Amino acid sequence: MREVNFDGLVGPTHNYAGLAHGNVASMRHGGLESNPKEAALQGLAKMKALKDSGFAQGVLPPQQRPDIGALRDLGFSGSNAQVLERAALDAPQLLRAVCSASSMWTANAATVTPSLDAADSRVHFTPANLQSSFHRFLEPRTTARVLAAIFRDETRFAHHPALPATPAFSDEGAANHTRLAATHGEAGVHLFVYGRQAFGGDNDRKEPVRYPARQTLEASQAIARQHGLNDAQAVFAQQHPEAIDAGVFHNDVIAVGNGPVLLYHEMAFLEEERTLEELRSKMAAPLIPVRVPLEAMSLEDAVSSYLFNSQLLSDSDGSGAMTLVVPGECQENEAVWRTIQDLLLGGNNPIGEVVVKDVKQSMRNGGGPACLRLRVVLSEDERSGLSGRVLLDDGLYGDLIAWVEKHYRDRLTPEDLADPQLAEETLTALDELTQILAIGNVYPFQLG
Ligand code: SUG
Repeated sequence: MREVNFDGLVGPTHNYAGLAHGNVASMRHGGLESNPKEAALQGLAKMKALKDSGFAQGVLPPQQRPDIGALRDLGFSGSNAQVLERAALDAPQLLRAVCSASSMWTANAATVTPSLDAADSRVHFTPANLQSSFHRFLEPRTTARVLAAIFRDETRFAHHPALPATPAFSDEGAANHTRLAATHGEAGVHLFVYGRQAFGGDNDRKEPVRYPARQTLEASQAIARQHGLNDAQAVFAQQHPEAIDAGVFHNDVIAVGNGPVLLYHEMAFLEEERTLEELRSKMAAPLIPVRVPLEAMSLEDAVSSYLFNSQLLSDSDGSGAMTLVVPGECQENEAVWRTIQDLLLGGNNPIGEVVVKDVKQSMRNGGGPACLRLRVVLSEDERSGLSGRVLLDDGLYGDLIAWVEKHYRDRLTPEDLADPQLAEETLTALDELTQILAIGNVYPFQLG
């Protein structure tokens, strides 16, 4: 069994629209000029570096944007150019939303359970409904088609419908799900972290007051049910409301797990001790908690540096040692960098190496290294049963670089989003991409 990290390719309309309330980077950078080409190349450079270090790397395509169909559903009509022009005049916020390249953050694409933990020995997928925001609510339909195209073989892969897109079942996917196990090849315990409870419960429940909680307990429970996980395999923990109010809009902004290691900030969970105890009682292997106390790092530093949005990866040599892939912003913050040196590298834990990666274009929208990838633990047989050409090797990497160089702009302002030429360019690029990836027709414009 190996973990394959499927990174989302950044789409050609990558822009800063300030769309995500409660995501401080997105709120801060709305309106800035973006560089889609640089964004895509930064993502590919991260993928290539990890592949070259022996980690299994996959790639997922971006979505069709601008989503002109969504604008038509909202009453805009005429030719594509007229729809874009009208939206730019009457509802610029809607135009920005339908242009978002947010599908790059594939940690929100779906929740995945490896075959090892599933009763029917298949890999299970549930696309996240992403109903908390309009621009991300547009993703799941295409996400489901993409996942079904790649994980096509029904004897190995099972696909569930996204949960009902309503606040009670608000689901943001793997960003709030962590599988803990001795190794990727042993049975795991699934930690589901939620921000609020929709039904029942007591009146003095603690919930965030400033920013929205994007994941409900009911959504997490439904996914565990869909995937056939029983009580002994799942732990549900509430995220600390104060963390959400400080800008921690997903658990993966404050905690990351891999194998038996759970790296987390003191303020990650409302009931820290209970959560650790339940994990310990359910896991077959000893849990290795790596706790970063508040006195070492403020919530503000955790959010601005995205230390906990690092990728924690098991080295391919089978030694149990791990590599932490951190965003460049961690190096720029003294308290964070010191914590990395003293507490993480200097501590008694399997983290043996820290690799710094520049994903600034994505970071300005609140997406770090871990947001950019969907983890799928697969056996050799399951890897060989994938459809399409989605596992990164030097050939695919070269093709994707050439594709980005050919089709992407290096400058995009909010005004450019109404340019009908941008929409045309994007369709041409995506059509070519589905051929490079050999995944067939997955986009609305290809399906007619
Ligand atoms: O959903 N940002 C994304 C970032 C998602 C990060 N993912 C994880 N933590 N797993 C979001 O808030 C901002 C888009 C804009 O403002 O243009 C945005 O959607």
